[in-house]
Amino acid sequence: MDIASLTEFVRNAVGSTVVTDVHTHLFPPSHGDLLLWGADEILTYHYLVAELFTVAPRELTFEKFWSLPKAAQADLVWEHVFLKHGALSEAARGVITTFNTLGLDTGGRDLPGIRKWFAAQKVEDYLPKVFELANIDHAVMTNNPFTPAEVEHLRGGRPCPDCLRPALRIDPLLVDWGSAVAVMKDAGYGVKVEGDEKALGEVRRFLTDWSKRLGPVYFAASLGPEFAYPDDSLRTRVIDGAIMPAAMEVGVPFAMMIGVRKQVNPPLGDGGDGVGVADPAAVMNLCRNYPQAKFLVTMLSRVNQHELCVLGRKFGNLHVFGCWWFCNNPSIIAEMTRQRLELLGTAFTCQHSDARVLDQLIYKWPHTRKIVADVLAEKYAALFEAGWRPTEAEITRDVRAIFGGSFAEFLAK
Ligand code: FIX
Ligand code: ZN
Repeated sequence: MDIASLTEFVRNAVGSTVVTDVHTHLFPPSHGDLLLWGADEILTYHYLVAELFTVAPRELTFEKFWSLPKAAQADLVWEHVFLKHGALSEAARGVITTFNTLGLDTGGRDLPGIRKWFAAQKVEDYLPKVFELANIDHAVMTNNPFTPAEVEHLRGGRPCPDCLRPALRIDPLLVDWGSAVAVMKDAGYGVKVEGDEKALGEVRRFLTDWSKRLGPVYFAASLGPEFAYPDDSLRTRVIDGAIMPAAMEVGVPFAMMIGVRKQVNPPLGDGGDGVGVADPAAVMNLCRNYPQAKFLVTMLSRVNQHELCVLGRKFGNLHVFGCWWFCNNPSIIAEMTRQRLELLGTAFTCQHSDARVLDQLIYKWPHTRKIVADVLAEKYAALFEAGWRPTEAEITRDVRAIFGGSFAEFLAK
C-alpha cells in the first residue's frame, strides 16, 4: 500500500465504520412527544434559536417568539437564519445536509414542501431509517428520573428499540439538591435535605432501584465550570456517600460533562446556556480517589481539552469522549481529534452527537466523519513516512476504536 491508497483506505474506513453514539437526548417512539423529529423540530433546535436572536429584528421579542406555535417559530428561523443570513453556521449547514441527504430539495427553498414530506413519515419506521443512514449501531439516551414527564414513561416500561440504550441522568443531585430531595421523598425515599448518612443511603437506594429498572450504560450529570472535588460541600458528600457507591455497586461509569454556565441568557431557554473554563483537577481527584470506579468525561471549554487529554494518559479508569456542544464545530473537532490521537492513541471516543432531534443524526455524523477522516489520513501518512505499514484490518480496527470500539472496551474492562 502506498500513501495514496493508504489515505483512500483510511477515508473509506472512516466513512463506513459503524458508530456508537455515546450521548444523545433521543427517546423511544413509545415515549411520544419526548422524541423530537421533523422539519419544525429541526429548525427550532436551541442552537438555531440562539442564532436567530443574533440577527432577528428588534420587534421580534423573546415573549413574541415563544408565544408562537412551533411551525411559526420554525418559519422565523428559516427566514432569518437561512434566507436572510446565508446559513453558514455549523448548525444551519447541518439542516441543509439533513434535508439534502433525505432527498429534499433545499435548492428550491421550499419549506412547505419539505414539511409535507415529514408529515408523511411514521416515526416508528423513520427511526431505524435514520440510524441506518447515519450507520449507528446504538445510541445512549438521557433518562432523567427527576423529570416527571419522563418518569411516567420510564415507570411504564414502554417498548424501546435495541438501538436506544438508557443512561441515568442525575444532575439534580449535584446542582439542585432541594428539588432532588422533593422528588425522592415523593417516590417514598427517606431523604432529608440535610443530607445526613441515612439520607445518602436512601439516595444510593434510589439510584440502585432505578438502575435495576433501566439497566443504564452509565450515570451522567452536566456540571458548571465551578465544579470542584473534593470540597466541604454537600455535593462532595453526595458524590462520596451515594453516587460513587451506587455506581460501583451497579458496575457502571459516572459520566461528567463539565463546563456549562447555565442560563447566561434565560429568555433563550435551552439556547441560553454558555460555557466557562473549569478546573480538571476535580476529575483527577475522582480518578485517584476511586481507582476501582470508571469515569467518562467531556469538557465544554476548548481551553480545558489539553489538560483533560493529559489526564486521560494518567488514569486508566478515565475515558475521554466527544466534542461537546460549543466544541462540536469542524475547526475545534479537528484540533481536539489531532491532540487526542497524539496524546491518547485510540483510547478515546472522538465524538457524540448530543442529538436532541432524531434527524440530527443524519448530519452530525457525516460532518464529524469528514473531519476525522482528514485528521486520520494525515496521522497515518505521518506513520507511513516513519516506516510503519498498517494492514487494512488494523486500520479498520483502529478507526472503529475511536467511534465506539474503545468505549465498549472501557465499559467491559
Ligand atoms: O447537558 C447536556 O446533556 C447538554 O448536552 C444539553 O443540555 C445541551 O442543551 C445540548 O443540547 C448540547 O448539545
Ligand atoms: Zn447532552
